[in-house]
Amino acid sequence: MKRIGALHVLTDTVLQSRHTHAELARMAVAGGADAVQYRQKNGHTREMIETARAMRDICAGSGVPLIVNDRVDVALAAEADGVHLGQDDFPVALARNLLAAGRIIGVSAGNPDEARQGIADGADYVGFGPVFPTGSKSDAGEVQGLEKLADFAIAVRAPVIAIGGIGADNAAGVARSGAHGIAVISAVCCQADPEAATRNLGRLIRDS
Ligand code: TZP
Ligand code: MG
Repeated sequence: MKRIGALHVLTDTVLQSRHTHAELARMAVAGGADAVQYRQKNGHTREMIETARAMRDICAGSGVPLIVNDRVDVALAAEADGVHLGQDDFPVALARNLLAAGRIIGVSAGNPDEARQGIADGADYVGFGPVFPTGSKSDAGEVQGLEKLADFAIAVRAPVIAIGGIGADNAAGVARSGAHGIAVISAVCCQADPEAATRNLGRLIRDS
C-alpha cells in the first residue's frame, strides 16, 4: 500500500518570488511535509526536469515523496515519486501504464463519479476542492465547503486530499471533516517562514 501522507505542500513561484521551487521543497521537508508537489504551469521543459530532479534529491533525502503536477513527462524524466492530474490533464489510465506500479498518482475530482473513475483508472488518492475561496487558482471552480467535503470523503474509497483556501485558521476543521489530508499553496509558500508554517499546519491537522 502506498503511503499518502496528510500534509501536501504545493510549490509556487508565481504567487511569490522570494523562494525557488527547490528552496520551498527544502523548507517544506524541514517543516515536516508528508509530500511535496512541484507545481509549475509554464516554463521550459528542460528547466522543469532539472528543477524536478533537484527537488527529488531534496525530498528523497528525507523519504518525502515528490509529486509533479500535470507533467507525466517531467515526472518520468526526473524519476519523481508520482504525478497529480486534473480532469483535463494527461489521462490517469495512460499515466498508470507509463509509471511504475509503486509510483503515486493523484487525481482531482469534482464529484464522486469522477473520483471513482480516477481510482478505477489507477489513481491512489483524490484531490477535492476548492474547499474554501482561494486566490491561488483562477479556474478553481465553485467553493465546496466542509459539508460537501465530508460527503465526498464518505463516498470515495481512497484517501481524499482537500485543497483550496486551507490555512492555519481552518486546517483542523478540514481534517475533522473526513479528509485524509490537506494540500496547500499560499498557506506555506506565501508565509514569512514557510518552514514554520508547514510545521504549524502539520501540528494542527495531526492534533485535530
Ligand atoms: N486546486 C484547487 S484550489 C487550488 C488548486 C491547485 C489552489 C490552492 O491554493 P491555496 O493557496 O492553498 O488556496
Ligand atoms: Mg492539472
